[in-house]
Amino acid sequence: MAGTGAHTPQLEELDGSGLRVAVVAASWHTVVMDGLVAGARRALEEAGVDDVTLVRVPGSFELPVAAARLAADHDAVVALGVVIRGGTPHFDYVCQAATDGLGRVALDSGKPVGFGLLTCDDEQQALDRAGLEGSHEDKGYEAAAAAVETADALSAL
Ligand code: DLZ
Repeated sequence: MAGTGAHTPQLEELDGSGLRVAVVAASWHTVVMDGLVAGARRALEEAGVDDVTLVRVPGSFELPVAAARLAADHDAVVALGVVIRGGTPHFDYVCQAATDGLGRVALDSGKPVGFGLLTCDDEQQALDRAGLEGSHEDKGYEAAAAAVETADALSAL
């Protein structure tokens, strides 16, 4: 499913049973978002994480503020959203704000923030990455796996 050079997580080797993980998901582009959320849940289950909180926000622009709040009392956050390019520069501003904001949350909190924000030119690109039947990639799964793997790595320091 993943492209050349992609990291393949070995989630079954992790013990995520002691982790509290929050998933924050935007609500635009429902079909794609359903795939991303399902992929994230699957990764967390494979890693043995049973304490999972799902928070929905309106759009991807709202992901960082929710992630900031959730990072305060969770071991890791998984941020999921889909932004699809339109005819105005709005796409660039939402993508930039969400990306910068989520990076800032991770550094300010010291907690991993899985980056599951799809930034796509069209809907087909998003569907191809949503972990749905016929998708080539599962970015919700990948983002959750990265968050849990990083939380595990940090807990060993
Ligand atoms: C306004 C907007 C637009 C045009 N497109 C998207 C999108 O493709 N994906 C997404 O997650 N959110 C979009 N939004 C909503 C903004 O993220 C935000 O929710 C609103 O500007 C309100 O703050």
